[in-house]
Amino acid sequence: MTDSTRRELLRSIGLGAAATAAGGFGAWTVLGGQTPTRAAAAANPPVRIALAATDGHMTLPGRPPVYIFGFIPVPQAMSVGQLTNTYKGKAQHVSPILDVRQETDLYLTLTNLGLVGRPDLTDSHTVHWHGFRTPSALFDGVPEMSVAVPIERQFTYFYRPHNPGTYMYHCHFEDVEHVQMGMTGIVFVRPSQDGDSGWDPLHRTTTFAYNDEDGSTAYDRHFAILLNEVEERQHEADEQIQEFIPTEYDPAYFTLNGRVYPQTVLVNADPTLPSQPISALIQVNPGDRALLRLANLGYQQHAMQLPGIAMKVIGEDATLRRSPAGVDTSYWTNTLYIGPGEARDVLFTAPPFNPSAPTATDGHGRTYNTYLFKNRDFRRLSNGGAPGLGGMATEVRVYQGSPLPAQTVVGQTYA
Ligand SMILES: [Cu+2]
Repeated sequence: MTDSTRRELLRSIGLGAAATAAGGFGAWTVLGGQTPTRAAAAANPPVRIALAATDGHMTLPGRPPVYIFGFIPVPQAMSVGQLTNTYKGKAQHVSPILDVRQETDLYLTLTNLGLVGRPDLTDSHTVHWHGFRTPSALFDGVPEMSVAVPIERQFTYFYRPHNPGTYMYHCHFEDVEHVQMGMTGIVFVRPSQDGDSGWDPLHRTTTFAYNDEDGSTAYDRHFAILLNEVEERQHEADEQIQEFIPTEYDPAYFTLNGRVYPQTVLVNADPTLPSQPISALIQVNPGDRALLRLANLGYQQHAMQLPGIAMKVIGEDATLRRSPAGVDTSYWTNTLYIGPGEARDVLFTAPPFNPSAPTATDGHGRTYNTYLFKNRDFRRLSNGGAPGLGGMATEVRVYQGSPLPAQTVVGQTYA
């Protein structure tokens, strides 16, 4: 697959949908912290994203296909009728990663296609950016406070993000059910500082997690990974028109970007996982500064570890870890705690390639060391209780000789 074909494919599955639209940035003026500049606002062309809401099935080891609800990226130009004919019943989990830039006007059109498996269920859907500071309830996606989108209708949400960081989005209609059923995704906001070559202390990147004004959040590669649980019995009950009792919530599947290990290390858009197109594989060259944009839309707290590599938490809940007086409150950790609805921005530096440690070689002859990014709880490292490593784990692969080209989209994988 050529690079440009790959980009098209990634774009079509919604990875970096907005990033590709961001172009020539205006001069960035130091105004401090998260204060936006009007110059930056004028320089960013508006971005349009189209999502559809429907149902479908995902693949988990040891089970028949698991019924889900979800958002899928769809073309702007299609009518509701065309969208229904083409996409109804083809939900994905997790939802597309939305990559947007501070001070960019974003129009997000949601079309509700209805459900194939539950035609009796006439639920509406919404898009709610969790933790996002929005001045108007109208675009906040809480149906009791504003509007929801009925079947075969569309609604366009408007956003102008002022605060960089990692957020998450989900449907807010019957949300305990719809969130568990899979209507969850990551949205992140790139800072206005991006594009300015002066801040990186290593002088090799123009990408930052926040408007840090000192280069401390510079990164070479970034990865957006959403943590979820799948309570398979709730999905089964939903498909069979049965009640599920939420106090019996005891999931047996724990996912990163809607995949369990070893699905997590398959590449983006892997053909064996048509409804789970977003990889959780972390591929880096030695010395790369990697930014993990993590969020949890499960219902349980998770503790994540990366044995062998120290993690530095630089942001929490879309806020740079810095006191009002400017004191750096970032911290190093080997265990990262993420509660439901919380987000973390974590930096690590890829260690040198170690030829005396165990190595593996991929189909292109590239050799790498493997580190596991995994849940600390062994019960969450199993697929439905089956023996062997599964669940909430993925690999960080550090390659010999820096063969990986620069990322063009977040979470890019190199087949
Ligand atoms: Cu919904």
